[in-house]
Amino acid sequence: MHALKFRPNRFARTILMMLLAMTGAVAATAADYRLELVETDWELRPGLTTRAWSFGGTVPGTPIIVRQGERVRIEVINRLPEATNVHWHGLILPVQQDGPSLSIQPGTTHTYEFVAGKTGTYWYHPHFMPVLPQLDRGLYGSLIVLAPEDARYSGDHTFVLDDWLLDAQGRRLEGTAPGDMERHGNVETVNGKTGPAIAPLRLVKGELHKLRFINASTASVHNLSIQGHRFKVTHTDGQALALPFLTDSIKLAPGERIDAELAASGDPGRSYEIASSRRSSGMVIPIVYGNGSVPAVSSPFVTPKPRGYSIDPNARPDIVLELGSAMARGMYGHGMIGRGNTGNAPAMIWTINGCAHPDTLPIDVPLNKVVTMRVYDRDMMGMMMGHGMEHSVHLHGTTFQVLSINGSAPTGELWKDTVPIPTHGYVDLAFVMTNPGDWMLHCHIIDHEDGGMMTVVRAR
Ligand SMILES: [Cu+2]
Repeated sequence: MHALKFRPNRFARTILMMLLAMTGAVAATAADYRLELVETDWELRPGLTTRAWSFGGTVPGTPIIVRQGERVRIEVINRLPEATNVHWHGLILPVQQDGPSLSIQPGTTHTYEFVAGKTGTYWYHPHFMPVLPQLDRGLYGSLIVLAPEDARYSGDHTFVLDDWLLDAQGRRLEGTAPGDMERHGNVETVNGKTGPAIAPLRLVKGELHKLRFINASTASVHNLSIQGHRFKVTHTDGQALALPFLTDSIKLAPGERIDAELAASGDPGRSYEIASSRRSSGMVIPIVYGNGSVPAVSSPFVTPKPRGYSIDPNARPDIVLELGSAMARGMYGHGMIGRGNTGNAPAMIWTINGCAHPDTLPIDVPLNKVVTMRVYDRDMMGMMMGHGMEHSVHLHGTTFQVLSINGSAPTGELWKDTVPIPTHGYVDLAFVMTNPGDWMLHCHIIDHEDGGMMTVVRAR
C-alpha cells in the first residue's frame, strides 16, 4: 500500500528524512504513525510524578516528523474515558482532516490521512470541547514538516513548552488560582520535564543549531532569554521571515511557534542557559559546551520569495471582530453562556462581537479570494479587573499575513496562524481560504475558547 512502510524510532526516522532531503530524492514516501491516547503516570522530575493524558505514553506525545509532499497516515486510538479528536495546528488540510468536527469515542480508532504541505514547525492537540481538560493534561505533540535545508544544521531541536497546576504530590489542581481568570501552572516544563530533569542542549563551538519552540500552554505566555548568545529568529508559526532578526529573548503566546538559529559562539568549558522569565517554576534549558571546535557552520536559511498581498492600507477591512468578555450572570442574561465554564471557574464568558460560542455569528468568506480582517481587543471587563491579557487568535485552514499591529506594518513580510492581539489594540490580517469548509477561529487561551471566544469562518 505504501512505498515505504516504516515504523521507526524518532532518530532513525530523522536520519532517513535527512538523507532523503540531502539527496533530493523524489520518492513517493508515506509516513505511518500510530497515536494511542492513554492515561500515563508521567515523571516531571525525580520526585514529582503526575497523572497525565498522552499521545503514545510520553509528554509531549510521539513526535511526527515528515517531509513536504509526503503522504501521512495517522491512526488515532482513543483509550481515554471520554471522546476526543486531534487538530493538526497550522497545517492546511481538507476540512475533514482538520479535527474539530470529529468525535472519536472511547475505545475507537480514527485514521487521519493527508499530504504534508508547507514545511515548518507545527503541533497537534485535541480540539474536542471543552478543550482545556484534555490539552492541559498533556495531550499535545510536535509535528515537523522538514525543509531540505534543515539537514544542514548541526542539530535540530524541538522544545515544547507547557505549565502544570499541581500540588506537592503532583496531583492536578482543578480550577484557577483566586483572582485568575485563566488556568496558570506552578510547574513549567520543557518537553515534559521541569528543572534539573530538562535535557541540556549540547553544543560545540562553531556549530549552528536549529531550535524550534512550541507553546502548548493553555494560557501562559512564555518569555525565554538566552545568556551569552543570541537567537536568530527565522520562522514564526512555521513560516520563514522575510527578514530574520537577532534577539536575546523571545516571547510565545499560547499556540505560537518560533524557529531560531543558535550559533555556538560561547566559550567551551562554560555553561549557559535559556530560561523563562518565571525561572523559579522550572523552565530552564542548560547549554553545555563540549570540548574543541568545528569550522563555523554558515546559515542554510533560504529567504522566502515575496508573497504578500497587495492591499490598500486605507481600505476598510472586509471583516471586523471585537474580542470581549462579560460576567456570565447579571450583565449578560441572554443565556449565551459558553459551554466550557465549569462550576469552580470564574463566571466569565468570552465573546466575539458580543456573542459567545456556540451563539457567535459565522463569518462567510469566498474561496480563493483575499480577505482582510481587523481584530480588536475590546475586553473592557478585563481592563476593569486589571486583567489586560493578550488574546491569542488562531485561524484554522490557512496562514495569514499580518498586515499591521496597532496600525504599524511589521518590518518585512510576517505570516502566522496564531497572533496575540495587543491589549486594547488591534491587528490587521489578510488571508485566502483555498479549501471549502467551516474553519474555526478562536482564542488559543483555552479558558477563553471553551468560555465562548470562538466562531467559524465558512469558506464556500
Ligand atoms: Cu483570549
